[in-house]
Amino acid sequence: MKMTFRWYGCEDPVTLQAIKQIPNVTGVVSAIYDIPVGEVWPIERIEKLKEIINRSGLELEVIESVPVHEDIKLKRNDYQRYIDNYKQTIKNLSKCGIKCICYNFMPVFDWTRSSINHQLSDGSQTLAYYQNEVDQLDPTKLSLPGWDSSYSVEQVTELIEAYKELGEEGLWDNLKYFINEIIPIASECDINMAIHPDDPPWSIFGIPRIITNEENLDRFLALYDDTHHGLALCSGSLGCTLLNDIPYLIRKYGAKKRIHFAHVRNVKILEDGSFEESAHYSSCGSLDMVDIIRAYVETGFKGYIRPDHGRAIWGEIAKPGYGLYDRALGAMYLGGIIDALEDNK
Ligand code: DNO
Repeated sequence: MKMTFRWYGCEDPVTLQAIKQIPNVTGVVSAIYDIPVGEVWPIERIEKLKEIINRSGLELEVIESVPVHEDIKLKRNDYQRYIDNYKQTIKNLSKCGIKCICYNFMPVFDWTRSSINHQLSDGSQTLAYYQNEVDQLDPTKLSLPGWDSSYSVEQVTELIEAYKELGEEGLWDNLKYFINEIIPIASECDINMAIHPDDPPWSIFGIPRIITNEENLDRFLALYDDTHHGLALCSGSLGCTLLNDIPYLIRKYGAKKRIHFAHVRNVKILEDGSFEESAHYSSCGSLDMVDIIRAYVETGFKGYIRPDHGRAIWGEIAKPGYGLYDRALGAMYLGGIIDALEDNK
């Protein structure tokens, strides 16, 4: 397994040097953030990003994410041009040595929370999802870090309506079309495509969400028979409902060599199905990290792994979920479990 760390580019308050100082982290996961969604990522820009990262002694082999334009998800307007652009971006990334591309097929909203600074009893702050608060939210006025913020209220309202009309089956059809277009290119370029599950893994604001559970992951993987067509298995996204058994899913898809990227974080599931993100340590949340890592070790997982969201601790001011300290603690904790289990094999 290659331990990586997400880095939001030169604007990120977390520096590459700080990341390099975390023992065992060999690479960062990053993206180009100022290219409008749907446009081609030019080789020079990718090379430049890579060079900055390599200069710090870190690798760049994983991109998170190359976003999928809403026209592709809705299969309307300019979708074919955006798909052709996506293919070109895959080719360009492969020329620069990228091995894995993470993406998602969540309509309009990426990960959704009702609070990005919920204070826990120890004084740390975390991301939380309280169902009763989400029910009160006006989705057209929402904006969370990491989301595409280029849409106006009118555009978001229109998009939500379009997705409600499309429904789950319509979204499946459009995903199938997209996958059948891009995977042959990824395969040719030997790039592993890793879809990120929907976070949370259920429909929000009446919009369909389909990358949510075992049945749907099976259906997704069956869309194309090639190991380049795979998953970014995110323990915190799928794992915020106990209906998803994460170690079981890792064993199942790991045995088929369909997991390319492991996002590992812990969440505390509350009685009404709401959840709070917790420290990575098993006893802090509802997921058993040792079981999760054991599943990766036992299936011989050789892909990329990263600690996922961290709490804001020790007074750090950073991007919500993406500070240095708590994620670094997560990397150390996960690394310790990996070492112990690999040694025992
Ligand atoms: C949340 C992340 C997601 C993820 C994208 C992948 O923090 O895990 O935003 O990067 O959904 O496309």
